[in-house]
Amino acid sequence: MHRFLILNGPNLNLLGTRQPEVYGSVTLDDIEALCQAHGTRIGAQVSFQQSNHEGVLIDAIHAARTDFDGIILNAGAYTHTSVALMDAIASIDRPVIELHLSNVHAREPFRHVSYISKVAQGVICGFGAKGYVLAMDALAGILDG
Ligand code: CA2
Repeated sequence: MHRFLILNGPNLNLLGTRQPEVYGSVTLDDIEALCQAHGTRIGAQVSFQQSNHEGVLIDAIHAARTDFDGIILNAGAYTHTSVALMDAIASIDRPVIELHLSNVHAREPFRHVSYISKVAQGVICGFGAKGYVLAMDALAGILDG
């Protein structure tokens, strides 16, 4: 059974409370339920985590060296700023799928830049909560070769 870390960055704990026109009306708990259900369907064990702190996200990425087979990462705004997260991903030998609920390329220019994309296997954005399911299928495909 594949072990997936689904890691969510800053402010994503607020999903469902504001900006539904951008991020949809689902909460992060709803998304976790979606991912756990899909994990059961495809035979993946899912650890779903969120932190507002860059260092905590980096520690979680490091833990994937021993505890997980791959990562789905919605790094939130750290996507556009964090060399430290990029270096953490580059330091582990595990596939990472970059994920965004919104289509970042249709938004402000600063969201078109991603440090995560430089070290991710691929990027899924613009599909809302469904993107997490798409990313799980993509990660399973990578791990199954
Ligand atoms: O589209 C995505 O998933 C993002 O990673 C979300 C980040 C944003 O900075 C990225 O550019 C794209 C922001 C998450 C904040 O989510 C909120 C949800 C509800 C209310 C306030 C913020």
